[in-house]
Amino acid sequence: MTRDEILTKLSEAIVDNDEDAGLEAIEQGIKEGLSPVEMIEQGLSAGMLDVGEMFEDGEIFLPQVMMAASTMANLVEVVQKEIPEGEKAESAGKIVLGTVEGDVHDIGKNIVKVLLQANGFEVYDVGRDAPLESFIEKAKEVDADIVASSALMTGTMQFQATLEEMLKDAGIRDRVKTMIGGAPCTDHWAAKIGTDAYAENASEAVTKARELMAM
Ligand code: B12
Repeated sequence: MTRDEILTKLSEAIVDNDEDAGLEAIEQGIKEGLSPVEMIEQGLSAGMLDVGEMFEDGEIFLPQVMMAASTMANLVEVVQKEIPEGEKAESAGKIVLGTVEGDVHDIGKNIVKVLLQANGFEVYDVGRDAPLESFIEKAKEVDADIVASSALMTGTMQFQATLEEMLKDAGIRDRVKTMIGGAPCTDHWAAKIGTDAYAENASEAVTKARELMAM
């Protein structure tokens, strides 16, 4: 099987909600030397994107999206075990990460978390549908370097802007960097609300987090 065939199989496993086919493809991927990150980002996530489009087009309904999401989470967990541990000696930085309140989408956030951890960052996960106060509290508690928020809906991305204001009000905005992500977010949105970084996917999140630490 070629690399592309394996990635297609991974993506189809999500669309077809076929966990066994996914597990098989992961095994093949490992054998063929595909990296865990490419299996997650170019295989599984691509499938989830297709599911999103099918939902938008009315081809499938919410229960199917929920099943695909659960298959996605299970398969990511399997692939995740193949990611080499980050250098544990010294922390690359402390990051508070969560999905903003009102928003239960956490698949992307969890992938970002896995990759940040694999690259030596200490991640403090405040979860999904996380009250904005919990980001602030956690950032204070652990003396965070970066506060990172995920939003998947146009209705909840506004909370990323509110979080910026709340960090200012709490008097810690000058001590932390902020980073945002999630499908509706863009560089333009990041600039508009004044965050320090935006990343389109999990690997870019690692690059951007490193850049923020070097600032
Ligand atoms: C799976 C899914 C669900 C699952 C979520 C399961 C879970 N545990 O996460 C379930 C079925 C529960 C769900 C529910 C709902 N959903 Co939904 N869902 C999706 C779907 C199909 C895929 C999202 C996903 O997991 N993508 C795969 C991951 C890997 O990608 P990602 O999240 O974008 O993350 C990547 C990047 O964005 C980035 N990233 C993500 N977070 C962060 C954070 C930081 C800091 C950084 C740097 C980077 C970063 O890195 C990630 C990895 O590469 C999207 C469609 C879409 N196009 O996004 C709709 C979508 C987001 N959902 C939508 C809606 C409307 C809902 C519901 C309101 C449906 C309903 N009628 O009840 C509810 C929401 C309830 C709520 N209050 O939150 C809409 C939102 C529309 C909008 N523009 O506001 C979408 C766009 C579908 C649509 N077109 O209608 N959903």
